[in-house]
Amino acid sequence: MVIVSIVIGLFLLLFTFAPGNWMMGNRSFMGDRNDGGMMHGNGGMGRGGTVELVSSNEPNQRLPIPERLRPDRVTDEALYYTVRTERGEHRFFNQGVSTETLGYNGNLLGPMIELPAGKTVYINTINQLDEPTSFHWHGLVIPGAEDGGPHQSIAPGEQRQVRLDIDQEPGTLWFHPHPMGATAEQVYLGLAGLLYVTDQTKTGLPNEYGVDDIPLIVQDRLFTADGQLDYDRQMNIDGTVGDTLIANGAINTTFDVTTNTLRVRLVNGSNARNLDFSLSNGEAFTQIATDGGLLDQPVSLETLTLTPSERAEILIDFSDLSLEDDLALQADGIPFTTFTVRDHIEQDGDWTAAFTEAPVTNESSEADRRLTLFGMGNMVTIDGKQFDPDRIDINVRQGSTEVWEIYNREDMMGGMTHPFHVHGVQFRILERDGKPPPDNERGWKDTVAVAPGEKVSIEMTFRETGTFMYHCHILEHEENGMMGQLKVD
Ligand SMILES: [Cu+2]
Repeated sequence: MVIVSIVIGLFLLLFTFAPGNWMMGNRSFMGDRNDGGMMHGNGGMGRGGTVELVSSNEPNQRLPIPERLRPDRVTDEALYYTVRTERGEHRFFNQGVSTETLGYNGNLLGPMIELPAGKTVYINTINQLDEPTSFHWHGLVIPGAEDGGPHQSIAPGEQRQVRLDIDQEPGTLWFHPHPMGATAEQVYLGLAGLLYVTDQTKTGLPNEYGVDDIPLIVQDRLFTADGQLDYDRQMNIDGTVGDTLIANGAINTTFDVTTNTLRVRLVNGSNARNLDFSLSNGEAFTQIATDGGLLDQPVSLETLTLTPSERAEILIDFSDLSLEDDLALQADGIPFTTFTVRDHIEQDGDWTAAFTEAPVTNESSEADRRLTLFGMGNMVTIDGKQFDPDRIDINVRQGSTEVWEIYNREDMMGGMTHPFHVHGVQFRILERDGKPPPDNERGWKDTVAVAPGEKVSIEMTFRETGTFMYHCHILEHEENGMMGQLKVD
């Protein structure tokens, strides 16, 4: 491990001082699709957001719904699943070649894995890639040893069983790789899957999977002229972004809506791009859940921003639309999934019944710790330090509750929004710059966007022991060292 650190350290030095370094992130601009109009003056080279999203000319196709993973075995107390990483090929384009991809139990992305609250879930994780990977259960409150961070790397051809005792609110979580040095590339090439924490309690919310309750993993990708995802060429040290939106791995998708209310579980699975979601008719939708569970109260919104790895569940009301009407969900004004009204089936159950409890007040509190995010490119740091797998940055006692104030210190050029993620917990946002968070952030979170110059206070209880990561979820920033280690014992 020490040798690995030294090698990584040398690489960091090399990259940091190599002449022309800041150009590297943008070398993909030559020779790729849609060259025109991609440069965008957003703080200079090497910054995220330098590639504009564009509408794709691809013909519409049905929205793929990830398969619900069947357990290998079920007992009264436990479920047993198998998840394997695979190399594959996927047809993104109607005409032309297949794209080389990675997937879980398939060619691209992965299945939806149900995790019933109160049950123990065993997952046999198998790495069929020719490089190390790990299986990180993003948002699950589980011991550090099962978390699938960089310390739980699985070598090619190896497997490992994890034990997940599910004890948290129902919600939309996800899983993705987290190996040192290859997280960003493996996610970019397709490794991401859904985790649904479920419970038996009937809430009245739409919950028929693939019918009135659908997931949308939304990602941006940049395809080369021959339709490939060439991570080495497209990599940007401040976050690899693309011009093409994909939803559940497909371009320009359609979905037939048969019910008055559709529940959509949005996952920003991008490496680096923040996505502003809205409806094409400008009407409001209702956000009902954040990263780790239902909001205290539903919130009506016309625009919802999710930074990388954030999730939200929304309800879209189709009762005022006529049969055969279309309504598109768009990100940054670019439509990516078009809903067509095929029926107006009335769902049973009153979903407002799910929100009868009194709202939790996110009371302000003095910070126990202050963390500072700073820098860009290869120079990103937390508290002036870059990631060291052999160093514990923060020690806390199991069961303790702490308030962390996360400060995104601006640099000369302003800086970037960093999505700050803590493993092994769900937290509450107490304050943004001394003010209460917006209504749609008053729920369980595991990732919070921190804007340049902003201070965000979060409160969390460390229920599980072990070593956990906290980091920026711009995956290239994470790779560049914007990550620390938290030890709970
Ligand atoms: Cu960052």
